[in-house]
Amino acid sequence: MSQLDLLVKGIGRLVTPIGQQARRGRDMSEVCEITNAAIAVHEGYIVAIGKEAELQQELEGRSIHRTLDAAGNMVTPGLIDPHTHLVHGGSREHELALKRSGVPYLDILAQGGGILSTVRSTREASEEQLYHQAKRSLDEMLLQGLTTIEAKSGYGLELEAELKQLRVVQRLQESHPIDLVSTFMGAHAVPIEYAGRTDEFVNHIIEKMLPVIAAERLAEFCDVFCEHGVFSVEQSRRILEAGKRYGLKPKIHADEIVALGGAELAGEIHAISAEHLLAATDQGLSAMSASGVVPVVLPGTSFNLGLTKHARARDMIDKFALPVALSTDYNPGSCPTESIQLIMMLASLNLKMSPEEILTACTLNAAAAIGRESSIGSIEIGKQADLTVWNATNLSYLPYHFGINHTFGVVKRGQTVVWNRQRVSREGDVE
Ligand code: IZC
Ligand code: ZN
Repeated sequence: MSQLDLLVKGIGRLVTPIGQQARRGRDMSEVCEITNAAIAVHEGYIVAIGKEAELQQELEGRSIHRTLDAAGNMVTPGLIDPHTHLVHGGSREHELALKRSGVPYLDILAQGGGILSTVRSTREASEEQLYHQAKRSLDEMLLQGLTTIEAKSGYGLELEAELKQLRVVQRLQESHPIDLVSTFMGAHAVPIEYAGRTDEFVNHIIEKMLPVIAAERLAEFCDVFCEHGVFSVEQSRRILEAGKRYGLKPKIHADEIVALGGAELAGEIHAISAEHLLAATDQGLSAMSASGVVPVVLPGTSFNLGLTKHARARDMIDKFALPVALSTDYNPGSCPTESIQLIMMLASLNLKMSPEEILTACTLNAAAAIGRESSIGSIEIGKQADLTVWNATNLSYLPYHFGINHTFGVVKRGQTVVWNRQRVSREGDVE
């Protein structure tokens, strides 16, 4: 009888969305629940799932290398964050008073602060400094129950500094238990050396940056901040179409503050995802629905910017049958938090999403927003064994009891990387 690497048993409740595709609209609330469950893992993949008593019978005679006891707690797929600005220099607490006095986000940027302040700190920072700062955030994310995240460049805005950020993402992918997927976002803002010459900067991105990023295989996606005063719909289309020619799949920060038509563009160019969408029109949302674009909504950002307006997640789900994904948007400006659990609470409070919809949005649909839905995002045979073990017995408890970390353990590709709320370096060792 063949050997098995791991049996996770004692799972009071296993909760997961099902499928190898994003779940759209009302299907988002259909999750599979198994009480008193167990999961068998071999070589990093899930090989059997079921009621513990039945699975034990099924596996009788097979030697099991290691057993993990979830002690009656809930287990879900490892969480996935499909939108972060992980790698950056410095922080922006010096803008807090300005922000709190009511100066809008885009005005701070127009005055040379905001993103441009982080561009200065990122250009000045060494690759080593960026690596260590980003690693600290990733460690925090892992303790929150995240097992895969997307990370964007966009604080270099010149080739060498963009490459420096992307190399940090690559090094973290090689060294950290969290899997990272990489996005080139050279079109995050117009750097001061191109002030008033946005079209020229767009040409520079297309002609000088994209070819190198693609040749060095440092990114899988290309993203643009399509926003009033930043990049227009036409400029965004040019960059994203050029990215596609280099094999980079398009993502777009769309209609966050002003309804420019970014959602319509996402539909037109078949973007894999469109982000924010607070101001997106019905027309934009139906264009996205028709092309299967994943809306990534970021309720931490509207919360932290003190907005009363939020993304229309209920309409996205109920009217447009879209597959909503959630994310932290972790960045030093509009959303300085690594806490996906805070985002889950805000999705409940401000977006009126149900606990089941929130789980789907943080797992399978988040996987679809980064093109990983066939390998992660659900607990199913054949998928990677990425699991989050909760200090909770049911899904509703997570957005209900807010402001603390409910993660008890994390299994990544069949390895225990967090247990008893602490990092585990090698099997059994608490770091
Ligand atoms: O650093 O402000 N919205 N980009 C677009 C951001 C927020 C990140 C930042
Ligand atoms: Zn963003």
